[in-house]
Amino acid sequence: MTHTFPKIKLSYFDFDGGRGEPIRLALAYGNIPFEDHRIPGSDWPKVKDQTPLHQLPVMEVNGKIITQTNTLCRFVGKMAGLYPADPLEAAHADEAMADVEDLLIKMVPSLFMQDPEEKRRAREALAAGPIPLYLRRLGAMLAERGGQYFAGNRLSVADFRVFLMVRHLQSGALDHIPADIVKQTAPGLAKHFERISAVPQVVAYYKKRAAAT
Ligand SMILES: N[C@@H](CCC(=O)N[C@@H](CS)C(=O)NCC(=O)O)C(=O)O
Repeated sequence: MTHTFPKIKLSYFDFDGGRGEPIRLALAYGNIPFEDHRIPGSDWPKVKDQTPLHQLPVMEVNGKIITQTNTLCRFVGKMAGLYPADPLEAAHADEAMADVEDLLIKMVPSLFMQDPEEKRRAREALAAGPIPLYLRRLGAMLAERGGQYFAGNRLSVADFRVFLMVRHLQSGALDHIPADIVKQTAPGLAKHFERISAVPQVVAYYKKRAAAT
């Protein structure tokens, strides 16, 4: 089967994480050609005002701009065969992606705190409140939907968004947030992380990224 895809340019920061990453991963999974425009942090102040909301990711599709991560995840997910056609299953995927976005919004301020004491307090509050709250909800959703995937008992872009959030939480990069918080709070999500890590296209994508960097 041959597909005609639109011309896509995805602009995001120059690291393999954050809001841009599930979109990149879904594009790679679907073998959808795209320009992977990575903006170095040092260039951001110069280009920020040229983006519609002064934020990334931004996608140019046939020369016209679309913003908002979950919108872009759905758009790419539909092209990549990673988004359910069934309305209820689509709501399941959407709910998981919205939860990840909500939790990210709560976590972001602590990523930029300079004062170590302020950062410690913020991180401890996150580890005691919002992080377990959202992890438990995501874990319960996963269990209710069959335990393997977030929507329709098959891989979707929602699995990529949760996988990348869990990867961040487990990375040890977040001081004062125990790296085993996922395992302790929602073991099903930790297993889901392993499942998605082993998807052949995901393995191939990160092998390619490792070779490129
Ligand atoms: N609602 C937007 C949020 C986008 C957003 O906050 N992007 C961050 C990076 S992940 C950003 O551009 N930060 C740089 C800045 O605000 O200057 C979305 O879902 O895409």
